[in-house]
Amino acid sequence: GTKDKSADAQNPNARTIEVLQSMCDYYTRINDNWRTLAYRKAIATLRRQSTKIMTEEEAYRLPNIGRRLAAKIEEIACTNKLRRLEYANDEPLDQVLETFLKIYDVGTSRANKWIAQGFRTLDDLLQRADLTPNQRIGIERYEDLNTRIPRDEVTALFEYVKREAAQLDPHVELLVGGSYRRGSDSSGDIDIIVTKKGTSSSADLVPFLEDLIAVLTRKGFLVATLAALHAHRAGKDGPGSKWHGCCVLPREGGASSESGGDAPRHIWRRIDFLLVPESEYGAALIYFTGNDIFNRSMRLLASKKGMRLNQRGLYKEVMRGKNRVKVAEGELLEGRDEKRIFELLGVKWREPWERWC
Ligand code: DCP
Ligand code: MG
Ligand code: MN
Repeated sequence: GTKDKSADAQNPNARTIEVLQSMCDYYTRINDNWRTLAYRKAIATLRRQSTKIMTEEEAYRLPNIGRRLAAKIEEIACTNKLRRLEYANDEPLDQVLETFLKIYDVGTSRANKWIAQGFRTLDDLLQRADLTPNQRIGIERYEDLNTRIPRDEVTALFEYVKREAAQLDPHVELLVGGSYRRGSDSSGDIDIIVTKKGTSSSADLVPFLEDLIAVLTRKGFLVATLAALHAHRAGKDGPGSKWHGCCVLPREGGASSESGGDAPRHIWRRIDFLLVPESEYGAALIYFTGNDIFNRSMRLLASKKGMRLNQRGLYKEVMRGKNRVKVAEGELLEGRDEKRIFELLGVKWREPWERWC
């Protein structure tokens, strides 16, 4: 507190204490509790001295000061500063940025703002930053959400979803897209595409997904919502309907924890549901199978051939008037059939596991 500081000013070891205190603050920021404690003890010892401690030997004879701290005290007493401190203040910023960027939904600008505000650890963020609910989940479940999902577990999680879905509506069809469909042996998340024969708008599937989310939440399978379903956005003009969140495989017998108690905690997994009407299924399959580089090259190819490809369909290029203002929506060439879209683009069919770029 302030009392200590004014007392330090009169202390013959004032400058040494000040420098050690900045080191101590640094170790506190990076959560190095062991060094934080060592520095605090050394500072307390120095505060009690009535003469200036100048050499390593003198410092080492005092209680609670080890060899290495004693050497640092000598360095500060002789040079008025500590070389170690010079880089302690800014060297790990790249690593901090890397850590922050791996939080779900955090980009470079958000991460850099936090760094500018002085935050250095996930713990700093939890305790002092202004977090959105999603960012909080991303930090609290940081390890889980940065662990890839083995293929077998994706299969098991999907089987669970499929069983519940079939009980709600046996005519709804589900498929795992993304890296799983490309044959990857592990995935960052589970991308479930939901469709049904006879649908022409994703709005047609919203009531089903609402029910499915409710059931899966009640059973303890879904444990967090990151992007909720917006019924009003589904349909012909909106970006289509989706739900993003987290899931875990419930233990046998239900969601509540069992007796025995020591079973390993299940890892939270990212799961996405994407509603796709039958009329757009082929285009959506291409988009949600990826990978993103493959998608980009398919779109580029389409535009070179006077067409346009997006997750809803392949279109004849839109008419554009002056200043490239769109004057008409392009004519839909194909949306339903994945293979037909390849044909119309004039490219050889590629199996999902051949689409790594
Ligand atoms: N996609 C895209 N462009 C983006 C994001 C996604 O084209 N910027 C498409 C291609 C992806 C698919 O959506 O394959 C699913 O997105 P994911 O982020 O889930 O990526 P993957 O499933 O391919 O990989 P991961 O295993 O990391 O989930
Ligand atoms: Mg994925
Ligand atoms: Mn995804």
